[in-house]
Amino acid sequence: MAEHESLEFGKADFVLLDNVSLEEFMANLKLRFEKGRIYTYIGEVVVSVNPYRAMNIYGRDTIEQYKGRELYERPPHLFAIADAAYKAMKRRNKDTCIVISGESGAGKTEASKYIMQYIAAITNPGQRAEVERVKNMLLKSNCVLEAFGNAKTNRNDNSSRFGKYMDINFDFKGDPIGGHINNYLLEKSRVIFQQEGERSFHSFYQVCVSVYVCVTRQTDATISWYTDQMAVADAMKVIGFTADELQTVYKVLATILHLGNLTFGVDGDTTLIENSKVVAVIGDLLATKEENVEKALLYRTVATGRDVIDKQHTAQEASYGRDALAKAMYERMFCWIVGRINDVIEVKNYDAKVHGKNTVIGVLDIYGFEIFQNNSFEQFCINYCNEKLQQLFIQLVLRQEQEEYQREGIPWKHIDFFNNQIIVDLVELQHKGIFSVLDEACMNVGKVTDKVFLQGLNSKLANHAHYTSRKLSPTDKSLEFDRDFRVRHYAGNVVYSVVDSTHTLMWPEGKLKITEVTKRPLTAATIFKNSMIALVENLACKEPYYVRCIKPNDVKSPLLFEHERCRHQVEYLGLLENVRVRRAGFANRQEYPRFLQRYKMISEFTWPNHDLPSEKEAVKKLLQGCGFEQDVAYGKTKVFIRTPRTLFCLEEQRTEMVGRIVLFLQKVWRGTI
Ligand code: AD9
Ligand code: MG
Repeated sequence: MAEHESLEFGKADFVLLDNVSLEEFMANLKLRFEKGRIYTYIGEVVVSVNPYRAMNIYGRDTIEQYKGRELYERPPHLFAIADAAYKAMKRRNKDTCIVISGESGAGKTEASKYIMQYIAAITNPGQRAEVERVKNMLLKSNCVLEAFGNAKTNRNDNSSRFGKYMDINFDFKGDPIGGHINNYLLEKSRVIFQQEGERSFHSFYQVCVSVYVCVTRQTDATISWYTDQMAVADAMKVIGFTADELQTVYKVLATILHLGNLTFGVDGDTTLIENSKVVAVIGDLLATKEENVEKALLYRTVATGRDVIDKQHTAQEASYGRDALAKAMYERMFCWIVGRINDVIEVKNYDAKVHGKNTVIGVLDIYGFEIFQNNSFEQFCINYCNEKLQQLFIQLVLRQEQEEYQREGIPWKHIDFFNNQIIVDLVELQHKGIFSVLDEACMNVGKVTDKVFLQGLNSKLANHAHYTSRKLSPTDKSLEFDRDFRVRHYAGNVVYSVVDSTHTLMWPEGKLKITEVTKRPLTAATIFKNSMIALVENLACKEPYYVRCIKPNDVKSPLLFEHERCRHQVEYLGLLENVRVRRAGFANRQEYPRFLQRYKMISEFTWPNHDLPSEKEAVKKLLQGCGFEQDVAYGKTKVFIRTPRTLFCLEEQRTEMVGRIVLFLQKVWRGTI
């Protein structure tokens, strides 16, 4: 018996549970975690539990074990799912994607890196130099993006503070020839503010360990910023950043740190910068005159009638401006870095007419659902993004599957699940959703305060089952009047504070897109919403593979399986429903003509031709003849196969027959028959 089929380690696939109950599911998950088996399947979905320790399961030898194998031939592993996505892409010319989800600290980013490493390891057997170059760039880009886009939070020491979707392009041989990264909303407020126990982006600590106030406030001897810095600089050089460009990056980081040290005071009617030496340094770093820096920080340009005048900021306004500048600089630098990486990794010199279609595997690793002490606009976006991904999972795994059985007339007892579309609507619905109300408020900045924004939400959403505020629930002391609202997300309740929501910072900086209809720039909220809708559309047209990550405890312990914590995740991820649908359902389905075309040679009833009234009848006869009758069902247009093993047997028989036919034809050709 294969190791993964031994009961000592529990069931390798939740579909094999004796009874599909939450208790049995949890018992199996716990047993496997305790035995060091961190991966378990639900059909083709991988459930992963963060081991919080180094596992010896990602080496070259393990890669070899998974290469080209079928899912059920080896113990559950990320590599198997990566291989399945790769095979589908290569054999069937399909664009595929691997969607990794789970809350903050559950192991998404680590999983995405192992998947990329696996794909890099199994491709380019011919060692083509250009392909090696591309692979190297793709792998190195992770290190750079993590340095600038990740930070220590209270949930995860290396938390992704941006969303990342990476397409890897393959040529007709199945070798990587390029890629593209889409990044989503960086949590730039981290540049100026971190909650207790958290840090700013790694990059700041990497460039300078002890000089600046905001850095020295926190020390952690366990992380060697210096070696990290060397690795990042090396990766950037490999990717093609020039020495000048690296210098510029360091200068921007230094400027932002210096901006953080600026303080403003007043002298009579005049606002002034208290530490003018810092201004001189910033001027130097930005290669501009000190006066320009001062003016930019202390004045704003306003139009009054026909005149344009410089109006002095109050000290408060000046510090808002300073923070906005720091955030904008960091965000733009981050986007510029992503853009530079994209320039280097984009597919070049590929002519589809000559080489055939170039296919894609997309890997999505996005910030996980999170609840902080204080949750603001950025947490709202992050959690909305997770709602969208859960909705995609529901659409593709729970709903479409059931709808197809019904459509095909396969007997089916509907399996209920919580559909979070109601929460997605709460956020994004036109004219009614939270983003809409926020947009309206942003259109009237100056007139609409945070308080008025909250009133707007209260009046539009008073009856929504997933929304509340203190005004709507007066006895709920966990909510502050005029400040908080609470959303009941699929993964838990989160209280958001509206303070600063309508502040001008809501506007995206930089080149503003003016929409035709409103003649106003799109707000950060709308841009994010649109990017999420586009992302989901893009994923939905690819063949999806899922990794569902679970965080076993909140203390990063390799030993602790906190039952309640895990149960909650299993429930909100809809894993039990996933097992039920999968168990009652079929692993594979094919339209009759396609199935017949592929397997007709294994049956005397269908090879070389059949005289049955329809292709459906022919397929029936073929499968009866092979003894698979128990494992299949016949729909209107498709045959459904319950277990992958059956398909595997069919494939084996086909390979054998094809071999025999070839031999036969060779003999005919040589005239020996
Ligand atoms: V967030 O939404 O970006 O905050 P992730 O990405 O889900 O989160 P991440 O992959 O960063 O979590 O994992 C958190 C930490 O768990 C890592 O830094 C590792 O220390 C640890 N981890 C996760 N997966 C593994 C693993 N397969 N093996 C060993 C792991 N350690
Ligand atoms: Mg991450």
